Amino acid sequence: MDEIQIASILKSSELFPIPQGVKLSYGTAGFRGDAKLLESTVYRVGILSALRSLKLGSATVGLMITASHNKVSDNGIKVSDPSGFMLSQEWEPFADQIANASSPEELVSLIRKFMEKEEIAIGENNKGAEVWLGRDTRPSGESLLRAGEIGVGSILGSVAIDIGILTTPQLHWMVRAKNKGLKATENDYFENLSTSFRCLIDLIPSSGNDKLEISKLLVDGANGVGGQKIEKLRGSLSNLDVEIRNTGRDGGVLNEGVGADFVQKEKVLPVGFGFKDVGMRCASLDGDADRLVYFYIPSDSSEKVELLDGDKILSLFALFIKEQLNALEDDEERKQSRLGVVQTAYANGASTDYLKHLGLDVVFAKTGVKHLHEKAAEFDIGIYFEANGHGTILFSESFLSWLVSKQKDLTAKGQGGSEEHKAVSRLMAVSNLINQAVGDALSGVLLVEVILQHLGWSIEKWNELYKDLPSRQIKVEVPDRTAVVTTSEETEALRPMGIQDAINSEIKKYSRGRAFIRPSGTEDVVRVYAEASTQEDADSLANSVAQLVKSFLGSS
Ligand code: G16
Repeated sequence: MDEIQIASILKSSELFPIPQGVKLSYGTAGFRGDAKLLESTVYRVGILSALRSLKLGSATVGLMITASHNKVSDNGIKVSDPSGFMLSQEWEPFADQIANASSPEELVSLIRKFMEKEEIAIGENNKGAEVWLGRDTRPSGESLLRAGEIGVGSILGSVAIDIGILTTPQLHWMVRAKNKGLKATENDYFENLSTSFRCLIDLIPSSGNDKLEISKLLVDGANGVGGQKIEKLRGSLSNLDVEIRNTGRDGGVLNEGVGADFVQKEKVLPVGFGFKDVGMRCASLDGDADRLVYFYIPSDSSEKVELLDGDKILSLFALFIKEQLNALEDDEERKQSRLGVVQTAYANGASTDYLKHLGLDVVFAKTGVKHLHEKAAEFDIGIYFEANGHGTILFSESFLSWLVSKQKDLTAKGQGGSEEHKAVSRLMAVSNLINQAVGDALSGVLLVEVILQHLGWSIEKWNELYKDLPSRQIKVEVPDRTAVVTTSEETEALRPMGIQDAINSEIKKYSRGRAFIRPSGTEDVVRVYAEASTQEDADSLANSVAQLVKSFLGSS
């Protein structure tokens, strides 16, 4: 690193002193916290993203300013690698180090050492870095985005491009498309969704048409960016009637009493939904539209919410994909294509039983899509979902190439109208529709909707795939959540010493009892999850475990 480069970092970093007394940590999905404390972090992640781009031959990297499901006064930053997926976990320790560097000199020293280790060069022989920056609708987003731009610009020769207000999955999709040499604007994203959706609609069996349910879909936009983007997309979709509520334009506050996180955790209706909506199919997005859950109010109740969470979306997708694979009659090898599903400890036990009953490989990963994505990528088709509604379907490159050649082959043999050809075409359309970079509520909604139409199913019928075991989640505020250390699957607590034995004694008191605790990586809380054979028992188990957390860690 030459003197001019050092001077550039020293000068710009003086604009962004780090907040005193705050330990910043990369967490489950990037840095997150009170927006007022984050300018220096976003500036420094701007530097990191420019270095990441240089490391990967000046490929485009994405930075998303969002705190997703967190309250509106929080903000955060997620990094998209050139592949469109999350930042490589190998770089997370460097992110932690520079975010916490206490002076401009320490920052320069850390960057210099890291560049040497990673053999990153800045200079005339290299093309500069390119970073695309997007943000959600939070009021703090604009100034944080500027801090990120300054961070990128402090690495000489780098270009920072502000691509405006977007959903997180849009940014990841656009970065992925750009680096693949494809068209990568927001309009291209919308066009891709509407074209592949139309293709799947056209492939619905005619025998299914008389069963088609094209009733209106009600969408809760969490008062965030997702509802606004669905509004834009809606015009180009046929066969789907969508009404959007909680767009944020009617004075509602982001994620406050609305959104996927609220509906899934509290199991109550979001603001703006009520008795008038009994029986309607409803979907809820989170603040940056990377999560999706469905719900409805059963006709025998105006208050109860039937939740169809990420597990149920995963089950619907798995069923549909399996049906298509089963239609590949004359190719034993590909019929055996490895279809696998990935869940976390939060997955409802009934969903896991159902998926295993379908004959699928079910594997478990730690919370955080970065962990699930890795495991799903090991299958020909890997479907991952967290119960909170964050997930997608990954198709391996080799499986996609096989689909392309199979489709050509069948067409050449005059079997263009065969069931097998249709199944191949459906799988190809799913791979285009579903966002292969990250979980995406918009593409998820479209896939759910077209599968329901394909099967001729109502939301109630979908809900009957299996019956969830009653469960409860609680957040416990403690003085130091990092005092909780878990096993790699997060099902057992290793610290504080003795807490797991105490949790186990509680679990034993309940039929089908299961419970675990883990520190959140996005909020300053310890999360408690409990499951049991009745709702009363699940609530009671969750409350006793929450009490244990308080007695071992203290309340804040
Ligand atoms: C992020 C991650 C998810 C994770 C969620 C909650 O979601 O992308 O994988 O499940 O945080 O994590 P934790 O329990 O550690 O707080 P989002 O939608 O908030 O970006």
